[in-house]
Amino acid sequence: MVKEKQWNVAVVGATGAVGQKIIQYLEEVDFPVDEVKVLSSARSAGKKIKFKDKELVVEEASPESFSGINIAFFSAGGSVSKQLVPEAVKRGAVVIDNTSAFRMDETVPLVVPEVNEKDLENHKGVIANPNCSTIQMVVALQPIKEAFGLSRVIVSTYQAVSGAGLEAQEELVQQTKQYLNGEEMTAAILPAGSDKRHFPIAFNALPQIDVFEDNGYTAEEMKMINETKKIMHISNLPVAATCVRLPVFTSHAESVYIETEKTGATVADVSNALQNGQSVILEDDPKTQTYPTPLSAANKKEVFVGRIRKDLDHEKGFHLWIVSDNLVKGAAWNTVQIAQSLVKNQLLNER
Ligand code: NAP
Ligand code: 12T
Repeated sequence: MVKEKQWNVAVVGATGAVGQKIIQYLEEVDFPVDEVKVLSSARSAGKKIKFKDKELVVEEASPESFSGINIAFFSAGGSVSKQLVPEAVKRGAVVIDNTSAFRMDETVPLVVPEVNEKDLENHKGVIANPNCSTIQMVVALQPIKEAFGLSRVIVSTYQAVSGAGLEAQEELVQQTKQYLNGEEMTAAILPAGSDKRHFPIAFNALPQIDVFEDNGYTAEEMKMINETKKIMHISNLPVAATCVRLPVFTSHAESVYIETEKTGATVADVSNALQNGQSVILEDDPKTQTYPTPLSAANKKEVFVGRIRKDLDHEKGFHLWIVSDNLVKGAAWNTVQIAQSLVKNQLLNER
């Protein structure tokens, strides 16, 4: 038997919330790796990370880190990607980038394998992993689009703090303790680390994720709007988004209103399409109070859908509740799926 080819892999941001999960899934799916390089900033250099029966030593990421690397996963923020992704590509690596740095670049495929796996064929060295809130929404919308067409999407999100990194999770723990001890809550990260003002997330809801743009929408809302059109290949699809952070650790939930193109679809038709959708699990039965929640979806790879209702006024309108683990399908698992697809379809550079 011919031995399966092994690939050299680098994980940039390996000590972070997303990077740790990427390493976990590479191990879990027995990804055909030869060398694994774990990279971070100078702060974490020297730390050790377990991978299978090995202990990997974290190194500071630099352009030279990518010599001999076949696949580089980036999740260390947009500025690190802007600086180091071109260096990795120059050295022959194919990059799967988890930041927003290249997502809307026309030469960069933005991929959710269940929706647009074929776009990978056109890659020029960089593939972008979409925003977490967008990924789970398009996985659920794709089977509805295929069956009935889509003519409008309006989404409100209920997002977990883990999307904003390990420090944001620690902030929620700290503020919860402060509140329960009757102390004043201190806020330094949320709603957006780079913005001027910070507010407590514990026992609160913040209608700001990422920074504001000039049109009054936040960057997170604009990511959902623009990325949905690109991934689904419907450039004129009307999409509106309101993104809200909740004091939840894991999984984003979304209340989504859609209008179908075709008339006549029933709730049973939409449920049936979702039931047959790739990576979708239907959890919808009001009689038994069955619906997905952030806790029930945590650590799972699928997208969960419930509360499917027909709009009472609009003939083609439906309401859905979509929940998924934001660090799993929303980030790490989707990137590992992309890597598996690159291997399967021979889209990596041989050396
Ligand atoms: P995190 O927990 O804060 O981890 C950040 C990681 O980046 C750490 O490993 C950190 O290393 C590393 N890092 C920071 N500055 C660096 C530098 N100058 N050079 C090299 N490495 C550096 O954040 P996270 O939640 O894992 O998210 C990381 C990024 O992934 C985000 O900024 C975002 O762009 C992206 N992301 C995408 C999605 C999505 O929707 N698909 C979801 C979440 C995050 P140290 O340990 O040395 O600090
Ligand atoms: N600011 O990948 O704060 O563009 O939850 C994902 C999540 C950016 C991204 C968050 C963010 C991204 C967040």
